[in-house]
Amino acid sequence: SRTKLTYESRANLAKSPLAKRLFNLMVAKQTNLCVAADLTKADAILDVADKCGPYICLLKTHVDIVEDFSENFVVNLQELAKRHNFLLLEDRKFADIGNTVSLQYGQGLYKIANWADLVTAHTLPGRSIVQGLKAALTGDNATKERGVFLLAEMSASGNLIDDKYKETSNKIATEGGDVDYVAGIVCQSASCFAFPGLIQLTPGVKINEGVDKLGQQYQTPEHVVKERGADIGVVGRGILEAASVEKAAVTYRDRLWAAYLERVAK
Ligand code: 5FU
Repeated sequence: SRTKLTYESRANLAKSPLAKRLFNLMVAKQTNLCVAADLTKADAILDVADKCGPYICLLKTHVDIVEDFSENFVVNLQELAKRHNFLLLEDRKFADIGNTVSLQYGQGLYKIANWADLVTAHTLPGRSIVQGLKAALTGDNATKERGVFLLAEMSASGNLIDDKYKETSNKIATEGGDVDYVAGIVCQSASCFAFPGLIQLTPGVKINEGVDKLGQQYQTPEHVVKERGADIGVVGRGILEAASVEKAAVTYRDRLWAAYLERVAK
């Protein structure tokens, strides 16, 4: 199964150039940690990006929660991404018709396609969501490497996703003409997809497992990697609320990476 293969070998199987790049970056930096920088002030996000930068492969944003968004903010974020060698994932969870997501991705205040290497999208509208996102990649953005993580499961308790939805989400990710744009799947279990060239991104990771007040369900780093098939673990409050953000990032990086090494060991 894909979970027994190394990230090196899976980089060679990836159809998305960005998935290939991300697998190789993970190997080079020895990290499968994504930090979710869910903070509302630009400077606070940049501070987390700088402190966690050496220990992460991905920095995940929700740009629509930033109170003082500016073009300068994304310029600084991109500079930190370059300096520390990580990629930017805007967790926009696009979910509309192709024409609308194309506008939401490329236009508006945030111009996400200009700066985010990767975005997330729901598969609810079907294949046209992927086509709509790709349609926004024109002009300067036509030559940039871009990709999407499609959601096939959520960590929220009581979410409406069933087995059929998971199966057809997997088909959208692995069949048809747009597979070079799909870098991976956001999900909670290894059974969500089989193709080893895709990356499993799994949120809901915390050393102290349990649930928050609003239905978020947490599993430990070891559990998500070894039992649930996560290739990259997403950690938000587990790091953001720690006394030392940097120390917490190191701890999560070490535990997620050790779990990966154990998973692929013979
Ligand atoms: F697709 C998903 C999902 O199923 N669960 C999530 O929690 C995305 N997320 C995101 O991961 C969510 O929007 C947060 O940005 C992050 C988890 O943050 P936490 O603080 O570690 O709970």
